[in-house]
Amino acid sequence: MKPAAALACLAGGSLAAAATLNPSNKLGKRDLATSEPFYPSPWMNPNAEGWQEAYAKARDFVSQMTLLEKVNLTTGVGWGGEQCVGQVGAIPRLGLRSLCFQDSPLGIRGTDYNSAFPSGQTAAATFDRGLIYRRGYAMGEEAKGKGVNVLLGPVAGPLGRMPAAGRNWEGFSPDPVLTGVGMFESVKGIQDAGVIACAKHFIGNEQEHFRQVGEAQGYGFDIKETLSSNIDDKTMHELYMWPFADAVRAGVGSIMCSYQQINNSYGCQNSAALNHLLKNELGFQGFILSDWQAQHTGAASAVAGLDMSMPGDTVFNSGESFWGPNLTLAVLNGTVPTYRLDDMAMRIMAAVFKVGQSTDMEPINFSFFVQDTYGPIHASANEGYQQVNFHVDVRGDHGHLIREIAAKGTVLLKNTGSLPLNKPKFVAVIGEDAGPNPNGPNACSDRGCNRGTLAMGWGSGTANYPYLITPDAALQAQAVSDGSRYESILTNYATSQTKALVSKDNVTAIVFVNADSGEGYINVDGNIGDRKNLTLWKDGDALIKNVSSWCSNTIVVIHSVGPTLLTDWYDSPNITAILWAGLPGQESGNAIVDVLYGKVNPAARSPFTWGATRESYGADVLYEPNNGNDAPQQDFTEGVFIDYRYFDKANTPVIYEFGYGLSYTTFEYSNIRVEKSNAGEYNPTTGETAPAPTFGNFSTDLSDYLFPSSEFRYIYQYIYPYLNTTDPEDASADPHYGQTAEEFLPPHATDASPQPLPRSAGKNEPGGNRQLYDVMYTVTADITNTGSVVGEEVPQLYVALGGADDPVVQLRDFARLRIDPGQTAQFRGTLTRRDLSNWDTALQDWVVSDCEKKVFVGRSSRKLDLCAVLP
Ligand SMILES: *[C@@H]1O[C@H](CO)[C@@H](O)[C@H](O)[C@H]1NC(C)=O
Ligand SMILES: *[C@@H]1O[C@H](CO)[C@@H](O)[C@H](O)[C@H]1NC(C)=O
Ligand SMILES: *[C@@H]1O[C@H](CO)[C@@H](O)[C@H](O)[C@H]1NC(C)=O
Ligand SMILES: *[C@@H]1O[C@H](CO)[C@@H](O)[C@H](O)[C@H]1NC(C)=O
Ligand SMILES: *[C@@H]1O[C@H](CO)[C@@H](O)[C@H](O)[C@H]1NC(C)=O
Ligand SMILES: *[C@@H]1O[C@H](CO)[C@@H](O)[C@H](O)[C@H]1NC(C)=O
Ligand SMILES: *[C@@H]1O[C@H](CO)[C@@H](O)[C@H](O)[C@H]1NC(C)=O
Ligand SMILES: *[C@@H]1O[C@H](CO)[C@@H](O)[C@H](O)[C@H]1NC(C)=O
Ligand SMILES: *[C@@H]1O[C@H](CO)[C@@H](O)[C@H](O)[C@H]1NC(C)=O
Ligand SMILES: CC(=O)N[C@H]1CO[C@H](CO)[C@@H](O)[C@@H]1O
Repeated sequence: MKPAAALACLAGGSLAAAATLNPSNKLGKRDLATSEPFYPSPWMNPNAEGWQEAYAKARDFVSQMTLLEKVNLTTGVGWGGEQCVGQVGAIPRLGLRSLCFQDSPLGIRGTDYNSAFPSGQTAAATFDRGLIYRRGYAMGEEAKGKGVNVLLGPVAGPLGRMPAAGRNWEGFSPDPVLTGVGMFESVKGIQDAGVIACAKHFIGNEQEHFRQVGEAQGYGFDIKETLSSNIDDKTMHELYMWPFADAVRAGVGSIMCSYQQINNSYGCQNSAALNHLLKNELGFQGFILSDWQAQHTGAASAVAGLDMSMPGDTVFNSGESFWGPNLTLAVLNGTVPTYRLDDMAMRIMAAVFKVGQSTDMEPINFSFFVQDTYGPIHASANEGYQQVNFHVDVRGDHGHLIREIAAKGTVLLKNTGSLPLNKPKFVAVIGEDAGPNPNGPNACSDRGCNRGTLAMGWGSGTANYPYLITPDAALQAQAVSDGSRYESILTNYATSQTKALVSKDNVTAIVFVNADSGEGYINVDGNIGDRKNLTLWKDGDALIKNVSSWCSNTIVVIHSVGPTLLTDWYDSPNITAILWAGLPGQESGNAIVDVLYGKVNPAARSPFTWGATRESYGADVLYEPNNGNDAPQQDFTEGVFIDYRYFDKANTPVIYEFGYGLSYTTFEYSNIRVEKSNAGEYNPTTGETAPAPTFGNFSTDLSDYLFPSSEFRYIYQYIYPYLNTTDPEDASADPHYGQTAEEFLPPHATDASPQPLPRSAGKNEPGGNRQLYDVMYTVTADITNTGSVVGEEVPQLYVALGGADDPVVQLRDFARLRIDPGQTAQFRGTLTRRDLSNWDTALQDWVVSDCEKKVFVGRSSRKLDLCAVLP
């Protein structure tokens, strides 16, 4: 380590330490992080790679649109106004039906005859790019089959800063590279199927507590503003933005901004985050939509980069909108520049065309708000009674894929020889988590309860099960066909019966346990989204300890939303195997049978660290407001050091490390080779954009913007683009109406002149300067299957960047290789310029430091078999 050089490589930029609380439990104003304004909002680049054709089609379409039609396209019609979880106004004159936005990142939410896929986190555990792509494609096909235009996933925010955070399972992993691969492949898959993907939630959306004021107040927390995630620039680039860059590079059509604040500026009006980071630096060409009720202003959010208001009303069913009539007025009175509205419409239509959709769209054939076949099409207004659900079966043969992902995403954490099972004499299955929810798999709305086997978390990130194969059902079927004896006890609390059963001779006891979490609007057993602890639910740890004290062949299967504390029991000699089966989706039981019986040789890797204690993770959920009634402050003072980077830095022992997972065969690593490519020097991007274009004309006569005619059928609480009256103040109904752009907006907010391109941006390439993705080195290694069965292995390429403020190692590439016994396969990983760079906050660009860099190829973040110094 060369301290002087190392320091020179690192351009400061970390936040000051968290302010200490004063006696009134309120942070002084001077301590609060702030966000620098960035205006004007970048407009689309007609030459952006992968977007040219879409841009041309969008230009033709948008050029024909009236101002009212453009506003209609940008504003949701209100919660429950139409069938989908979100819809924007239609453009009947040009033959465009209302675009449908629908959850979730693991399937289509709130409908039927759809599949329930494994969670993103379980997909990440496969470390298999192809499977993640196929999952995305299959979900895209299902969305398309229901008439969904935009599927609200995948998720890279939360990234997983804190293991207890409620929605980590919807995303992939706290490692930005693994999540980046998850984002890239999911976006490609969903969009190749003809549906717009939505990367969410941008950015810093790392916990559920305090994400929304109303929600927090409902839980008795008296706050006036939402949580602020205070993130320094280096951490933003090297950690949280990284996977979003991959989504943008994959051509993602939409990005959802987040509920919480970033540096005390709301996620959906933070110009530094939306205008600068996303549109300027990453060159994002699609549209930014608000999370549901995450918009807080009209003109201010428009010029800060928001392109679409969801679900359109200020709060659900208020009948009022920050946009709709207010946006019509704001453009007419010059507060929001015309090019900004045009750019919103362009971005939305370009995304539509980019994924191959046309204005000739098939109908939406389900309703999120009505489960019956017939019901109101405008559910909130209870109007338009008709057939709303056509119960179209969109599952195809996705069940096979779901089973494959779930099995290939199951991590074998421990195996002292009891697995794989081979016609065991007597199988005893213990635990509620092996069985069904007695009220049915979809008993709780949005899976807001934890009964029976756990196969997804709760909240909007869910789908209804078409069926749920329980571990009990699948294991019994296997046992019966093997001629095994089989008994199951599907509760954690039949202690005497359990003891009697597992104490018998020749028992293979399989204990199923779980830990659940979800989205903040549902409280399950005192967990308001975020987990209140990292232990197993329903005395799962006690159950495991009990069973293993009575049975010397105890196998543990964990279904969970992230790590749990295994500390008390994992090393018991009676616990002969431990598996993490994640959140497997509808084929849960079949998948665990495949792994336990060796039909699938496990190769999954843990996408997070299993620490010994909760404290050993460092950063944790903020459960109590820390700033009086003002916005709770969460300083990301640990910087890039989350999950394994934190454990490695603190040199803390772990139970199972990131990237860890076993197989039924064994592998040897040898022969690391590093080849330098001729990538050439880095050229920062220079030059400027074209001036902002506008498309079409409009009149400034307010009477042209009134509701069309007396026979217009006004739907209660529906958001329209029209004005009620030609008196703008009355039409707006905003008590503050009349502030001019100059009084109201930050400097440059309406500037349409050419703007300089940032050096780290691509000239025409979404995702950043093209040269950031140049391959600088190729690393190869030989992997030999030294066991007796065919298996898959996940060699992982880590790098040590060498600076004083760099993680000990960071994952950069990986592959999942199938290798026959006795055979050797070559692992080939690449290191791009971005992989070897740090974010230089002064230069505002990526820089490869001159510190010595090492590469490692190994089987986990702590089993780094091979090492080389980069030439
Ligand atoms: C937040 O504040 C930090 C510290 O001043 C700064 O480095 C970072 O760029 C800011 N981020 C945003 C999005 O404003
Ligand atoms: C706006 O959308 C609504 C339906 O959502 C439609 O009834 C209306 O005609 C649209 N207005 C314009 C100007 O296209
Ligand atoms: C369901 O929607 C899809 C996609 O919009 C369409 O192809 C199909 O015809 C619809 N089916 C019914 C029964 O409406
Ligand atoms: C316009 O926005 C304001 C809040 O900024 C809101 O109070 C008002 O109801 C909105 N007007 C309409 C017509 O929705
Ligand atoms: C223009 O309209 C917007 C939206 O209703 C309003 O907030 C703003 O105060 C208006 N400005 C002027 C100068 O009328
Ligand atoms: C942790 O939370 C779960 C779910 O609420 C609960 O079942 C369990 O008892 C809690 N564990 C401890 C040690 O309190
Ligand atoms: C574990 O065993 C003890 C002692 O028999 C009993 O009191 C306790 O309820 C059991 N707990 C579980 C979850 O099995
Ligand atoms: C292991 O199981 C046997 C029963 O088969 C029991 O006697 C022994 O105490 C157990 N050991 C531990 C460490 O729990
Ligand atoms: C506009 O008119 C509709 C229908 O009369 C009414 O329900 C709504 O409250 C009006 N909105 C405003 C902002 O006045
Ligand atoms: C097949 C097998 O493991 N059989 C054993 C069952 O348990 C009895 C009593 O412990 C043993 O004697 C058998 O060998």
